[in-house]
Formats: sequence, C-alpha cells, structure tokens
Amino acid sequence: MIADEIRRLAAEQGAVILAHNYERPEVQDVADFLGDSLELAIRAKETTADVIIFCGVDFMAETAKILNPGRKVILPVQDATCPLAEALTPEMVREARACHPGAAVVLYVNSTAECKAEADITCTSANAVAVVRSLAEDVVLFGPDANLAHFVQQHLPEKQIIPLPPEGHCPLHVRFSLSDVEAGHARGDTVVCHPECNPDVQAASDLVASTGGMVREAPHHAAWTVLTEEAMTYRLSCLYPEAAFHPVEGAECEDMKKIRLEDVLHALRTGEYEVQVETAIAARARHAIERMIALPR
Ligand code: CIZ
Repeated sequence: MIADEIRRLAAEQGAVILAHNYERPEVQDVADFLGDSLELAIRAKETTADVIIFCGVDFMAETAKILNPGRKVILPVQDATCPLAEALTPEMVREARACHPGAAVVLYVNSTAECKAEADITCTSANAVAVVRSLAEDVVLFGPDANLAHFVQQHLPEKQIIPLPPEGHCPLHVRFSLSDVEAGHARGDTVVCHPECNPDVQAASDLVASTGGMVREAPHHAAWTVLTEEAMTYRLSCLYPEAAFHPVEGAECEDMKKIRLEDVLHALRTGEYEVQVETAIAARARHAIERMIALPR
C-alpha cells in the first residue's frame, strides 16, 4: 500500500511528515504530526529530523525552512499556494508604514516570506488577539486578512486596527453565509466559524475559533456545524468519534487539496520540491516569527 511505502521511506530517510488540519484525510493519516500553522511552525523549529515533508501550502513550508534552515524542507507539490498571502506585497507594507509612522506591523503567517521580513511580529488565527494585545503600540497595521483584523478589533477596542490591504480575504472563508449558520442552527448544532469568515457570519455563529481552537472546544458539544475547510471535520471526527461534525458541502480549499499520497511518495523518492528562502529575507522574517513563538501560550 502507498501509505506503508511512505512510512517505510520516511523512517529510512529520517524524515518527519507534518500536515495541516486542512489536508486530505489520507494525507492526514500518514502524517507524524497534524496541526494548525502555529503548531506546525513550532514542530518544524524543534524537529531534529533531517528532512521535513511539509503537507500544506507554500507559506507554511517557507515558515518551516525559515525556522529551521539546517533541515531540508520539501513541499510535495510546487503550486500549493495561498491567494490570501498573495494579496499583500512588501511594497504595500512599506508604504503603509510610511503613512502610519509609529504603528506596529502584525502579519498573519498567511503571507510571503518577503512580507514577513517587513513585519514587527507575525500571528496566526490561534494567537492574533494575544499577539496584538502584547504590543505597546496602540495603532496596528494588520494584514493580509481583513476579517481576522475585524475579529482582533472586536476583542481589543482600545487598539486601532488598520487592515492591510483593506479588503484582503480568503476566497474559501468569505463564501460562508448567514444561511450556513441558520442551517446549522436548524439542525440543532453549535455553529463554529473561522475568524477569516465575514463579520456577519462571525456575529451569528456560536463560536469563532482557529482550527486549533476548534480542536480544544469540540468536546464541549455533541453536534457541530463547522464553517471552515471541510477536511477539518475529518480531523475532529478522528479525535472525537462520539460527536457529529457537519461541514458545508463543497467547502474545499483547492490549494490545500493539491497534495495527494502519490505526491508525498514522489517527494520521498526524489527529494522534490525543496523549499528555499533567500538568506537575508529569512533572517528578517525569522525575527518576526520567533517574536510570536516566544509569547506565552
Ligand atoms: O493558522 C492556520 O493554520 C490556518 C490557516 C487556519 C487555522 O485556523 O488553523
């Protein structure tokens, strides 16, 4: 079986397989470690494995390389990208800084290494509020997800959060609507949405949580409607088989679905595709990511 061959080759090569919560179920099943981007970044930083096979999208694999430059980091497909990350350029960050001198720049990890190099600190959806709260600055340029910026602003009214760019969003998460929330409630479910969802969906949901937050909250209710990438319900169902997790049909991130078991096997057999981040960019980006990781969790 292909999964057995993957595990055999990974052991032979001293490779660790990290996979994001949004990966295909069969890819989740061969991973050594599953998690959100914060958990995966910490694993990538701490691993002593020679090779990291990163099943996720490019910015996540870049983060692994930035945090652990001595390891070989492999993204099994070349075109697993993130449209949200591509909505922001380093020039946009520099221009915004020039317009708001004294503001802090907080970038979601869903951003390119070049943008992270311009940031004071990064955040994930799991720690965005804590990261912004930790800053001395009252004005914060926050990007590239405007809905996550809104979520942070709701929690920290004492700060001024300026979304950068004003309309950056995840194409999957903005597709969820109030009717998805209503359908969940009509079924008797507790509705959880991701903070990348639109503000009206956040307000109508029972809970707004990152995927890591969903893992922690799931045991508290028996039936959930989960407004995020549908693979998350596979992860939750494996962890809590006694509960019911309902995805919204068709809620797929096409980039997260690009890696198949065949690609993981190919990566182990050929070493393709190795992730590289330019040294000077990596050094500046590392500072922003490590500042986030150093915050108390
Ligand atoms: O931070 C991540 O890993 C993403 C993309 C979503 C989440 O909430 O975990």
